[in-house]
Amino acid sequence: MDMSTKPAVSRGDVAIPQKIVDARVIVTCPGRNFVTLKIVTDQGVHGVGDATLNGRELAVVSYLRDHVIPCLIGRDAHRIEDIWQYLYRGAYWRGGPVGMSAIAAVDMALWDIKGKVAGLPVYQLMGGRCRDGVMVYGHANGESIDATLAAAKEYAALGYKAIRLQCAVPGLPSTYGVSKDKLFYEPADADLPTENLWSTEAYMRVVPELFARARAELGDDVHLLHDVHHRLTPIEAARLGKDLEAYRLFWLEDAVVAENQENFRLIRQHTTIPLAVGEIFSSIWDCKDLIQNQLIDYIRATVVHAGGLTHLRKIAAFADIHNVRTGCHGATDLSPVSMAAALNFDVSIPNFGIQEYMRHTDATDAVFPHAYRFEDGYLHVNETPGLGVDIDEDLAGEFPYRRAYLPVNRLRDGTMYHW
Ligand code: CS2
Ligand code: MG
Repeated sequence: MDMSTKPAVSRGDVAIPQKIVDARVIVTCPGRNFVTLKIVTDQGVHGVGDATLNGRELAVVSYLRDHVIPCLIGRDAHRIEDIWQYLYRGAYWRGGPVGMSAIAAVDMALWDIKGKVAGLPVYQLMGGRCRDGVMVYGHANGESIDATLAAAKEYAALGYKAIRLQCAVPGLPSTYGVSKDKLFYEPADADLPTENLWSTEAYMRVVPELFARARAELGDDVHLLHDVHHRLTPIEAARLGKDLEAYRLFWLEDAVVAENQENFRLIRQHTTIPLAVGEIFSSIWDCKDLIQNQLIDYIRATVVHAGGLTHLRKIAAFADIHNVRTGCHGATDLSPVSMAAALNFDVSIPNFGIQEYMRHTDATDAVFPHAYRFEDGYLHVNETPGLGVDIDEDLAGEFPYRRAYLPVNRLRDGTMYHW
């Protein structure tokens, strides 16, 4: 891996541009698909950005190749905010996951370049450290409550301070968050969408039992989290929140769909369980009302799907003045490039809450050599200039794209439901 950097360029009071001379999109599938943008400057500095949108990867590839890259060539890579505004305002059709993932990839790559030119890790450019390490949560899941708790104990033994618990729902053939492979969970597993089955009643019976036992067996010190994956109505979510209050969860995630942000007000009126939402948000406009009305406690918007570091930092600053903390999405469909960017963000903001961490496979780690590391429940960035991550293009070329969809969900009577 070439993590080398050019010395900071300075010529008195004249800024030396880093002219963008090349930008290319690399699609690779070392077990799952990733889309990466690589931007190269005339000074020979390159930066990388993640543009992966699970299940819709090639839409972002086209957005970048056909509509963004032609506008980048010749621009000064140092003008990060201006390029962000150019791409966001310039599209006229603002926002949305495809466009914002593409802008995010450009933004990450430009921060990477700026860090390399400055000889500093990106978090230093963002104000420096606010903390020593980034607390992460791991995913424990199982086919039964016993199996889920056994997995949670393994995570605790690995040093995790926070653990998400997902357990199979009795009577359903498969459940979100529960995989056969206990270390690596990958829902985008099929050439066409798999059809899952859902029962809110069965789910609402098993979850309180899972957390009652978890608190009793895992003790009071570990943080416990749970992801509803948008499947309840507001009043059902309120009831679940009340049922779980005694077990003091760190958060209840995606309790309801959030297209209508007012949904959360009803949950809030009934329960003190901390609420998290936002992994599918594309911009501040998806969470402005939630934050300013203090209807949530954690905002999960993440660097790749919410417009990159430039925009995510604005969301975080807005959240900070409303006492809302961050909890960036960190599933395996976000590449190590996103994780490296998220960690630089996480250490540098005052209102960090927690970072999701699902380990990537060895093949993915080999394609994306990176400088961050896990130790005793925390992820650490190091002093590598830029984001501290790269892509091995030769190795990436050995793993061609494979179409893969996320599942869809139906109720027992066949009604299409939220997955
Ligand atoms: C999730 C994801 O990590 C999470 O909290 O909800 O696993 C999500 O299902 C995937 O990122 C979808 O691509
Ligand atoms: Mg989630």
